[in-house]
Amino acid sequence: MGYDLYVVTDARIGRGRSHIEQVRHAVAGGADVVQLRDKEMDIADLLQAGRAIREVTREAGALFIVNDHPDLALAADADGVHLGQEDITPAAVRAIAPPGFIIGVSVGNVAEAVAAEAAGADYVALSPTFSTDSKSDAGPGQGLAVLRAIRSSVTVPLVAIGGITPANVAEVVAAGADGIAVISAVVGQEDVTGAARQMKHLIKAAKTER
Ligand code: TZP
Ligand code: MG
Repeated sequence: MGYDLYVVTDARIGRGRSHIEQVRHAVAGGADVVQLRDKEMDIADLLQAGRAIREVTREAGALFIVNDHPDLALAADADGVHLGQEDITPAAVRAIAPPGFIIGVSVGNVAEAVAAEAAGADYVALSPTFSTDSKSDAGPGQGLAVLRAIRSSVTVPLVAIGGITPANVAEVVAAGADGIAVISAVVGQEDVTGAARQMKHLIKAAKTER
């Protein structure tokens, strides 16, 4: 299964819609991967949301990834977990995860990408690819040159996240991204399903051009 359109949920940006509502609309528009991401929600509520998202993504044939919390990912029967540089290590998750469990790692440069792959990451995400207001501590955008350099340095799938919109998605795909991860360009839109459908179409079209 591919990572083409990777939609990250966000309670603040989602215009009052719950995580599960965001997911329903996103998969209806063709999201291939959904990540549950919430830095504030109580863990019990997060688990409840995760279980509901598991049902919806399973029916839609989409992957379900949980941000930050491998325990919650396992409890919700998610397909995987997404880790930052400051989170538990991929090796520590691998030791307790079932076969096939997906471990994604955010990276900010080539060295981190190479290290993440060596540590057992199943995909790496260049974070942030462009500057973004959606993550307060994201730092400056790394840009397409770094994306290209990572693409030629690792073999695992490469996801781009941060500041990606319909206007720049084609150049991100052309630079070698396998997956395009977005918050505001999909769940921040009034018509989440339509926005997902448009992004998916643009990603597919850009891939046929490479
Ligand atoms: N990690 C790196 S950038 C980012 C996250 C979660 C935010 C992406 O949001 P947007 O709105 O697609 O720029
Ligand atoms: Mg994290």
